Amino acid sequence: MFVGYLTPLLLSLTVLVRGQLQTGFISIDCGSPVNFNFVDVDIGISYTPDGAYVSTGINNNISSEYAYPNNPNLAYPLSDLRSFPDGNKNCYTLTPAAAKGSLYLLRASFFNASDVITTEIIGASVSDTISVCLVNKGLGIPFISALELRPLNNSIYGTELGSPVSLVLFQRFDIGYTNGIGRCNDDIYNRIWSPYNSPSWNIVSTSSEINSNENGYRAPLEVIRTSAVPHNGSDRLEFSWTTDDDASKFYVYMYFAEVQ
Ligand SMILES: *[C@@H]1O[C@H](CO)[C@@H](O)[C@H](O)[C@H]1NC(C)=O
Ligand SMILES: *[C@@H]1O[C@H](CO)[C@@H](O)[C@H](O)[C@H]1NC(C)=O
Ligand SMILES: *[C@@H]1O[C@H](CO)[C@@H](O)[C@H](O)[C@H]1NC(C)=O
Ligand SMILES: CC(=O)N[C@H]1CO[C@H](CO)[C@@H](O)[C@@H]1O
Repeated sequence: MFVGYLTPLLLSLTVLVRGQLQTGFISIDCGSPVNFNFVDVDIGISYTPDGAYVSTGINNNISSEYAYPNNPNLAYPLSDLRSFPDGNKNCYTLTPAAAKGSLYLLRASFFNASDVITTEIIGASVSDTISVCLVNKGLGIPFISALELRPLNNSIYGTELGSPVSLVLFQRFDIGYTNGIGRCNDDIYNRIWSPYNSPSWNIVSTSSEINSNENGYRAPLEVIRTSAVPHNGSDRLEFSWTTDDDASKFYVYMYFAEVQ
């Protein structure tokens, strides 16, 4: 009797979360064949080819040595890319619904034999279309592996400079989590949270529910369930970083939950 009730309930919850996650998402697998749609089952996000967003450039596959199955952990959209041997500037044009004035997270990924380079920016759109351009700076042929757009709640990531202002991601850490690749299937914005811990901290965590829906930041449960405290309760928790550009300004957004 109970099983009969529970199974349909759990299934419908999964579908609901995935539907929510994808609203307004644009997920582009750059360089993939026409009509090829790929669903990342781990996070329930489907990727489309890039032909509808860009009219220049050529498709390439990465060499099999670095691709699946030789590289089983490679995120699928990174197995191909679009390169731009011609022109100094080549652009993708995205037209999300109601773009003007809306806040977005834009993430571009570049897979090069040794590393995946991911860059991310948060900003409000000033028009109905969003252009993402690759500019040839004389360092080789520009290419791109994946491009993702995620609508954000307009109430978040505000700065004293007002809006529209753009924030480039420096780091996003999941404190107290030490495994994994930083993708949470319960993050409604599909942010990537890099695992982070310090040798002078102890990890504390909970398996209880934590309500993180009280503001627009919507930190995923998986991330706020783990946290860190100093070995010695009288010590501080300290972060430091360096920058190449003395003119940079940093904004730090911290998330706290009482897990014990
Ligand atoms: C890349 O590989 C896919 C699948 O193996 C194939 O369909 C596609 O034509 C290849 N693309 C190029 C540019 O070679
Ligand atoms: C955006 O966040 C605010 C709280 O900061 C919340 O009241 C509102 O419902 C959120 N909007 C959406 C579309 O989630
Ligand atoms: C914790 O730090 C305080 C202040 O630095 C120190 O007095 C105390 O001895 C430390 N406790 C332990 C257990 O190390
Ligand atoms: C083979 C190749 O092009 N490797 C480069 C991939 O990117 C890293 C970091 O950007 C470079 O250091 C490698 O030379």
